[in-house]
Amino acid sequence: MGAIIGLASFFMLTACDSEKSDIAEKAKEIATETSNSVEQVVADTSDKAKEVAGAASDQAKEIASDAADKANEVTAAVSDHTKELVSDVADKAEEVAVVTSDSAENVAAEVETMAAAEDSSNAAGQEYIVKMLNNGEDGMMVFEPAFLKVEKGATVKFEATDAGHDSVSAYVPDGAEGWKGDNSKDITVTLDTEGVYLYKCTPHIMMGMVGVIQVGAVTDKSGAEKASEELLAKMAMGKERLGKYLSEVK
Ligand SMILES: [Cu+2]
Repeated sequence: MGAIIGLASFFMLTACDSEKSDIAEKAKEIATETSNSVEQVVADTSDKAKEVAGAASDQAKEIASDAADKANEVTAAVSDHTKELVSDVADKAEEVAVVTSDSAENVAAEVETMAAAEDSSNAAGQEYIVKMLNNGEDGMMVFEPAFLKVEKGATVKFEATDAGHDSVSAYVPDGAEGWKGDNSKDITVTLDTEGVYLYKCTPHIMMGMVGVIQVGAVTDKSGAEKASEELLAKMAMGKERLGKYLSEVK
């Protein structure tokens, strides 16, 4: 605008007086028009600029909003994932706790079972087997083993390995019960009283088919020794067996 006013001043200075006024008017007119036009352009430009700025601002707001949404979304996703992880870890921990608890219970139950088995084995005692044989280490018609040392409460099974024999008690400690097995049949006896037991095979006592069982600790075997005399009286052979078996009582 300064250039336009300068141009108008130039015309005013160089023209003659009559023309001077006309030219000056014209110049003023041009200057005013030009000035208006420039103002219009400036105004338009300003509007446009405002519009652009507004649009840019809207765009920026939108971008910011999108970014905020995205950030929220990511935060939520991470949070969900974290929650899931925490939940998984909790589940796993619970599982481990249950397994550990089960395992501990199993061990406890096993220990209890073992303890019970031990108790019952103590109560029932061990089982021993005495075979009834036509021929054995000590000769014909024998119990094997003919001398047996067992703990109190043990059971002894007389097994009819060969037919034609039986097991019948001949002497038992005071307070103990005797037994009488059938011919060619097994018989199992439980020995709950400490002491010395003598037994025989009814059909073969004459041939020295006798046996001795020691239950627990024996301090006095005089009763058994006295009873053995009656048995020896019935024997025609194998008398040395009974003395030998009784000598093993210690
Ligand atoms: Cu016999």
